[in-house]
Amino acid sequence: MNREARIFVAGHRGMVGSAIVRRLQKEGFKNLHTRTRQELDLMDRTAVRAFFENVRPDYVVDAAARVGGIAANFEKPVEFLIENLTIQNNVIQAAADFGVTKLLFLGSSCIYPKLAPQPLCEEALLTGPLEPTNDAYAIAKIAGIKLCQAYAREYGKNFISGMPTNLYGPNDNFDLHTSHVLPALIRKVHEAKRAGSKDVSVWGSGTPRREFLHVDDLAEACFFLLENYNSPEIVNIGCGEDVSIRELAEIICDVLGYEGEIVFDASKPDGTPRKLMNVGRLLASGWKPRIGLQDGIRDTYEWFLKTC
Ligand code: GFB
Repeated sequence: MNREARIFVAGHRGMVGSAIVRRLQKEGFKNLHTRTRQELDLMDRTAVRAFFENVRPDYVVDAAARVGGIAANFEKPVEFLIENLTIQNNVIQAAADFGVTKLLFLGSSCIYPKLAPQPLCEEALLTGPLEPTNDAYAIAKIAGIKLCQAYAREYGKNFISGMPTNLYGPNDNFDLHTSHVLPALIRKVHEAKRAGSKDVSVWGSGTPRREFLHVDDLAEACFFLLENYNSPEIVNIGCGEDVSIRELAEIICDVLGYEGEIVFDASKPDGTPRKLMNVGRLLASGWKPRIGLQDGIRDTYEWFLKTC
């Protein structure tokens, strides 16, 4: 990629978009274009088209989405469907109509069927029913993948799709009601330690297994795909290792130095039993993750202490 290329990162204020911007800046790209929601509402088709017509990006990374943890997904299926479908339709269609050379769309591991064989291969897409706690988000993301693939087949566009596993890192959402598990547990353990509580509450049974990738590793994978990957076939992005929610809670207690008890709240949903990516396709092409879970949690906790 030419370092002078015009690159639009949609969603640059979020955890993923901000990590991608940091990565591209580190690589020496100077012609980065970003817009806050106040400057450009990605739900507004006319405004999005005017932006593309005016800026004429060469590359687009679509990291703009309504995201959230298990509770937010379950409580707001309408918003998760409509906002994600609208934003991605606006961005992908404008990219096609205004001559973008390459677009990277970001999906999620929740696009795969709830009971798909583990680790999850790209071929498992649309082979069975989805996990109901996040099927609205998953359906929107599947529609985004299909739109990119349709543009590739019908109009020869180089629109690619990466499927990240559960992500975490700086700029994550630490709101206990809407966040994913890892930032929620950092906040809960931090507050339990500060208050001298004898225990900390973890949702569900603690047995579901999840794979966690630091967002800086994801950003490196995205850059790698932008430079090297030119197929409409989706690519998983993960580290290839998972832990149970109990193990995650124990690691977080350890990193934060909290010695209280972990108690499980069975009134809360477990969600899908396991979500581990098969990352063979990406590893075979040369990328590998660098940040281990303990180090990544330490880094994220430092960011939390400075910011929240
Ligand atoms: O990260 P999470 O909210 O979402 O929850 P998913 C993962 C697991 O952690 C579930 C448990 O079994 C939760 O019950 N958990 C334990 C907690 N304590 C907590 C807590 O305090 N907060 C939260 N949030 N969870 C998401 C999807 O699914 O995965 C999204 O909802 C997205 O659509 C994302 O795809 C990658 O991993 O279950």
